[in-house]
Amino acid sequence: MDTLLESIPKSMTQMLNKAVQAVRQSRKTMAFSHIDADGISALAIVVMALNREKLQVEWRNIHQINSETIVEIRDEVENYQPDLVVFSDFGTGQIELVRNLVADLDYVEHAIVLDHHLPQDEESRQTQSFTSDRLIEINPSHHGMNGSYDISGAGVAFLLALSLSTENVDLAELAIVGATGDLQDYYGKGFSGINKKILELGEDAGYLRVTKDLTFFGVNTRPLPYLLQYATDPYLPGITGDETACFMFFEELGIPLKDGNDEWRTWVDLESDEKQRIIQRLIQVVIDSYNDPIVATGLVGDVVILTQRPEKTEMRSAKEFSTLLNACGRNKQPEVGVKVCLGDSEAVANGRYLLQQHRQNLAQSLRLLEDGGFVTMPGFYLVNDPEIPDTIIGVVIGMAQSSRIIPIDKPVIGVSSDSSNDSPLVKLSGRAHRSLIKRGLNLKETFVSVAENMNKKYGILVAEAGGHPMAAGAFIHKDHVDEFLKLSSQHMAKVLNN
Ligand SMILES: [Mn+2]
Repeated sequence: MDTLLESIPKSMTQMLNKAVQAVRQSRKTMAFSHIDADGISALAIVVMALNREKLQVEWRNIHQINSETIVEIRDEVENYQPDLVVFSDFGTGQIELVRNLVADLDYVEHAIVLDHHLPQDEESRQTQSFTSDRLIEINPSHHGMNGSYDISGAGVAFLLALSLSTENVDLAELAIVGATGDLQDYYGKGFSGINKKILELGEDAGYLRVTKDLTFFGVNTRPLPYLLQYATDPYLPGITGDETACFMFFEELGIPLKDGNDEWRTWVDLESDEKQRIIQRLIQVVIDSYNDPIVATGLVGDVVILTQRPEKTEMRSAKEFSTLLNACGRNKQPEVGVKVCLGDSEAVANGRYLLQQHRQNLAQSLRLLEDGGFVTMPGFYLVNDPEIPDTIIGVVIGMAQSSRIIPIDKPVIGVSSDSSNDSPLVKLSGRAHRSLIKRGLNLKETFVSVAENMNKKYGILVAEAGGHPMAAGAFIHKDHVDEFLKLSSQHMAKVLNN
């Protein structure tokens, strides 16, 4: 425990101490957080840590902070009149909005931002975190750490929780669930930086365990055939989505699907020699279909088990837990995910249902892409399919690249022209393989600079962008999507020379 807090840069510890003071002075708190698995986990950590300080917390999930939603946030704050407002997993990119519209309210004595996203511009990235008596911003990128791999939003929230009390060590579970949701474990290749220290702390305290195992979703919960039928990471050509082929797969290997009591067997029920045979066969399937052995290395990796959670449930594995939380957020019910984290059993049943919907949507969307649902443009591949809901477009394009349905030599951009909602804004998501970042590509910078140029040109806000170098996104007014794509295409084709 001590080694974790000791390993944090001193400048960051000072900020954490200020935040601890602000919490101790508070009597009425409000918390806002992002809607993805990391944001949901971060919020649950904040709420639990503050409740344990005997503080009442009113909380909300918000899809992002922008010039529109900050007004809603301000209204909520005006209604509740807290003396402390906490933002987690967002806030840094909109620190001016947070300061001017929330932190300056009379009755708000402190606002705390717990974020890990990169600051908007180069200039503020150089400087220390923004801080005043009222606004305390804690972000690893201000302290020489990398917010993409070293620590997530939930991790930063956990550092505050641990600074408040060492009894909050159990929240290491949620810190790792959040980091897993943000793919900070390199797709099962293991955690590094502060994440690794949080993991070790959780292991020492008896809450977490790491094993080498099949990285597929559902090892704890899915009957064997359905483990493969909904496999999307990687997608298994000829198997994913084909129930008969999934049954055949096990039949050919002579592995029984049910146990002596006629119950479905799951992956965790298998003998180790059975696991070995399945893994070998899967490796063969992947190598035969992808012509790229790298994909096969992703089949087995570090799997994080939450040892205190009931067996054969989604909460037993960091990956399944985080996917369940993401499913809640993507179905516009992030509050269900927060309640799952807070231990509400009714919410668990709701969350499971949302997860099931989510998995079916993903498998179906990937099948569309396998059938050629993307186009090659200068600088990137484009997925623009109204049948793919905008809530999952980012995950779908990420999976399509990790399973090589879409090649990785250029980034992939997904746009959902789903016109079922009446918002004037269209959501755009981008994903880029690590090798492209090494060649100088930065999706976030590209999108932000294109958006800024367009906003300048039109003199009004037509696009807002944010994210990370490898995974970024933008909201664009629907009349300007083509222009945004054209400018991004030119920019990225120049960087990548293709
Ligand atoms: Mn995050």
